[in-house]
Amino acid sequence: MEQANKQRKILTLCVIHQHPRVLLGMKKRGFGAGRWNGFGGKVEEGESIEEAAIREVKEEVGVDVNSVQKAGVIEFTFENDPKILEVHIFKCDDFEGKPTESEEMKPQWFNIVEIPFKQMWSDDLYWFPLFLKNRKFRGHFLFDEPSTAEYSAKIIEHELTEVEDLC
Ligand code: 8OG
Repeated sequence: MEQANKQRKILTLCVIHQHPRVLLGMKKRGFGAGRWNGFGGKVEEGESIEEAAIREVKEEVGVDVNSVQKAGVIEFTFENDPKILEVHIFKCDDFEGKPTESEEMKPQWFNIVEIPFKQMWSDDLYWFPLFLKNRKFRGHFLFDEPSTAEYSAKIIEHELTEVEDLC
């Protein structure tokens, strides 16, 4: 059990969605660099997952989020790697401040018909349509390896289910 916990990381991902546009950031460094994504990162000790989501948005794009809604939970795994990334995906439509570039992210608004899926993680194409329709979902994606700016991770298997509630 202790072994399993060591290999599970809890992460947040928050997408600001003010219909018909979403705010994404170009990741400038680290995991997923060179791709557009929502804002997020690891949950720190002593904070709730929601608190981490709000903190990460402030750190990465400089805005104050008033509230978030849980949209989905997806587990990501990679071949030949025991780690499990449990990513809690949130929607936010209520924030204050002007999105501002940080060391980690360069923000840009995209109309929902122009979301740059080719320059995003390959799983996003599957769950974004549910996200945009305010549906809740749970899923799992097994990749060959992490995506980089040059390499788009191959999905080996996946499951994605719409759910009534996420507790
Ligand atoms: O702290 P760090 O920047 O490494 O956190 C990684 C961020 O990337 C975090 O917000 C969660 C998010 N993320 C993954 N995997 C995937 C994925 O497959 N798709 C998307 N869209 N985001 C992901 O860790």
